[in-house]
Amino acid sequence: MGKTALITGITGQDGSYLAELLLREGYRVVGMTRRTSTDVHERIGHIVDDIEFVSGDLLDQSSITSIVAAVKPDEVYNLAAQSFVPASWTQPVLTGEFTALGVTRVLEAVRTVNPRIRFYQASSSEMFGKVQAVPQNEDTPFYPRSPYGVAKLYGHWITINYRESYDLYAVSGILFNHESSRRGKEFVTRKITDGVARIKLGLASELRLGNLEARRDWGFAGDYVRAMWLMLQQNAPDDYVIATGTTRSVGEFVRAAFDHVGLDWEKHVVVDPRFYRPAEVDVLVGDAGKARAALGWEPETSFEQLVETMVQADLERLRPFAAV
Ligand code: NAP
Ligand code: F7E
Repeated sequence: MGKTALITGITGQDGSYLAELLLREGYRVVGMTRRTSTDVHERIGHIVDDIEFVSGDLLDQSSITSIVAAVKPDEVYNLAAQSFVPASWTQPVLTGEFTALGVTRVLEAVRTVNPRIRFYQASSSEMFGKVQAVPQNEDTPFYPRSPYGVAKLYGHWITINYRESYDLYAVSGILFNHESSRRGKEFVTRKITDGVARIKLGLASELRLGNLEARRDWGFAGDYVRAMWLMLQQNAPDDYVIATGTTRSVGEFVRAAFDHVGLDWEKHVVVDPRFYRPAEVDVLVGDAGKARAALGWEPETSFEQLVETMVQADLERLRPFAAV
């Protein structure tokens, strides 16, 4: 009998890649989705017939507990969250409800239904915020710089607390930014590759961005979900940083994306103060040495491959809309 996995946030970027991986590994995959009036299966349309769906919400304890009891998962991957950092300043309380307390609700369901269920929490490099060491590893002190980062830090510590209080196999993956052609278009990498494709195809002339100096450690989402799965296959639960170990500025991403289509970025990019944040995370770069040693995990996709794949995917998606 294969194992059963329950994924919250299955309609998101990471949920789609994780579901693909678990199906390949022979799992029964169950996805928790919240009720919407429109179809949110855009990223998982190709595997929708292989997944079972259950309706629940991070805000609603009884739905989560009922789902865990009915599905009987071996593993729960808690990927659902309000994940867009700027929205956490405009909706700080909701971000806390989803991204912080939501974790406790899922942990409570695991603890009360079956404490032998293995639990993964999607923690974030945003917890390092105003970084206290370079590069950041599992021992680096946290200093979050947004309501999102603060909420994730709560989720991180409540996961550790449930592990220590109730002896749960509960782990926290501290993942640095990871991207793909399935990334939401509000995040900077996809906003850039979508913008570059539109400009190349004559559908737009400019791309408005905020802080081009911010630096991030960008990897490929498909590589990162493998680390999530590996974290739940070990003898003992532990927390891991997952990162590439290299950092690039937003400006460097912009240049690489425009270069790929043979355009001069300086002719098209407009810096717009509307996209600056009240408090910025200036530079992130992770040290995934522990994951390399204990999990045998390595990123397989380079920065250049990531940029090219994302630009190429947006060009292909938008080409039918281009004037002939
Ligand atoms: P994403 O694309 O924004 O997906 C978020 C998912 O959460 C969606 O499926 C969304 O459902 C679901 N969701 C939001 N609120 C919910 C609620 N109240 N109840 C149930 N489901 C809800 O995010 P992602 O990039 O895949 O990231 C996955 C997780 O990793 C998130 O927790 C994120 O904060 C964290 N993380 C991401 C990164 C990264 O670089 N991508 C790095 C570190 C950590 P709808 O489709 O209905 O909106
Ligand atoms: O911003 C700068 C912006 O929104 C990256 C989430 O997945 O990763 C993500 O959070 C940088 C910031 O991602 C624009 O100021 C400039 O410095 O793509 P982002 P993020 O905030 O790093 C972490 C690990 C998560 O956990 C989160 O869930 O890019 N930037 N100009 C811009 N950012 C956006 N969005 N839009 C701009 O126009």
